[in-house]
Amino acid sequence: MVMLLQLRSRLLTARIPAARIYTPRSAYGSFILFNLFSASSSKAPMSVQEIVDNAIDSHKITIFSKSWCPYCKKTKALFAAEFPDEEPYVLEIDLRDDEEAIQDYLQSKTGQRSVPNVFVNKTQVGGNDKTQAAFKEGKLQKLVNQ
Ligand SMILES: N[C@@H](CCC(=O)N[C@@H](CS)C(=O)NCC(=O)O)C(=O)O
Repeated sequence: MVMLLQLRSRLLTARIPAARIYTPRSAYGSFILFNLFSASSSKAPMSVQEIVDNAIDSHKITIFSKSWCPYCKKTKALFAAEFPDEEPYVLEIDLRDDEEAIQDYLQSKTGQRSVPNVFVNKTQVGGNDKTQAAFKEGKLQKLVNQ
């Protein structure tokens, strides 16, 4: 064991300038390295527009919802009952601090400020009334399966 420790200490003190790798031996060293790496890989936060558009573009079914909203509950129940194999992406906007901004953007994008606001394959279906009607008419199934 003593020999191993002596060997380790020799290796650590050996001078190989060109190949020297900085290994932090203190919490402060780790802190500096962490900040260097996180600073170089940090990204700008997404705008509300990007959050909404990314959600719609990257999911087959997106529901902008409020967790307490009875219409939203009906819409989520419809998808759960009639499309059990699908997993809608549900954004409960009342649980976020950009709730108002998301509604403002949805209003400008779709003319609808209320929730639920349902999108299937990037097409806006509408609120709960329109979504239930689309299902009764067979249009929702076509959109989901397109
Ligand atoms: N008829 C609409 C009713 C939707 C509705 O009134 N939603 C309420 C929440 S339960 C809403 O968004 N109110 C405006 C707001 O919360 O800003 C539908 O079928 O979706």
